[in-house]
Amino acid sequence: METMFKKLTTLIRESDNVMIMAHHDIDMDAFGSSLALYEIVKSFDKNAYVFLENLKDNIAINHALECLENSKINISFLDEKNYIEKKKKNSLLVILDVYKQEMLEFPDVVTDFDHIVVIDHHVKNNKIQYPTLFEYISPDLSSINEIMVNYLKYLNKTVNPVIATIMLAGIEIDTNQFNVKTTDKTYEAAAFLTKIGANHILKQELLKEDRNSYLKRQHFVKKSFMVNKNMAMCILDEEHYERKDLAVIAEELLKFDDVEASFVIGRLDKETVYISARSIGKIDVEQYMRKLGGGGHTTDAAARFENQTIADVKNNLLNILNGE
Ligand SMILES: [Mn+2]
Repeated sequence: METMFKKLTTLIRESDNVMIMAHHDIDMDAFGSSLALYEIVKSFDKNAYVFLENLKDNIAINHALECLENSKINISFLDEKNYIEKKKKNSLLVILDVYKQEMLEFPDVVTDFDHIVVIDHHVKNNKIQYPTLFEYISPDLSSINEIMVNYLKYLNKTVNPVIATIMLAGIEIDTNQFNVKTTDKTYEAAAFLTKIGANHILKQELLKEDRNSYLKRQHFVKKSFMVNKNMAMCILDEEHYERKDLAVIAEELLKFDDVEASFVIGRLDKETVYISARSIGKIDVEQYMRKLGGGGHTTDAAARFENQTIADVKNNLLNILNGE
């Protein structure tokens, strides 16, 4: 990691300014790490910017933005149009918590940059479709915030307590409350953030969800059933869901007795059915998803199906889980 930090520091220092972009439907890990890098770039007396789309339904991030505002922390945000005014020939674009172009906050913007760095912790199945100066993709790491904490330590810098709180919330979300991909280094990162002032009450507030989405999730959790004594499966209705809705249910199922792996099947749109699979680490869910044409990580994998019914996908999955 230190070699990467060294390279990144040199690049930041050589650039006219730094623009930071994460994924569409930004979450606490992507947002917290963007803010951390923003502060780091600023501390080098360079201008920094964070790409952010219009966040209508993202309650958590809106709450985080309010906290930043109340603490008088001014972040310069950009969208896919106004970045042109700030973009210089030698601007560096740092992409965090994502590498796939179609999942970026503003996918078309990348083609405009000659200097791009990618820092991600998602499993890389495909080649990156745009040219990069370098990429650092480490699927075993809990979160981008863990990387940013190490970068802060490497530089001997800190961030504002509100940003530290958002970063801590990001680690908590990405590790499913310190359960998945959590190592001693993850706890050390959390300890560092606490030491520099992360507020645990504010963190809990940031992680609150609205009552309706909770109740809806409980409804599906109730309808879940066990497969092979140690796996839980949950089949959603025909409504359209986001991938993260499925992931959250899969993570919730892991909290129950005897559940070592969980599979949630739901519809993303008219054509697409999706499986989100999670494991506490004993069962390799990636191998199951790979058999269905998907992929991922031992503890975190998925597969998508075009033009199949939920019932077909369920049967195929059951056959594979039963070793047929
Ligand atoms: Mn992440």
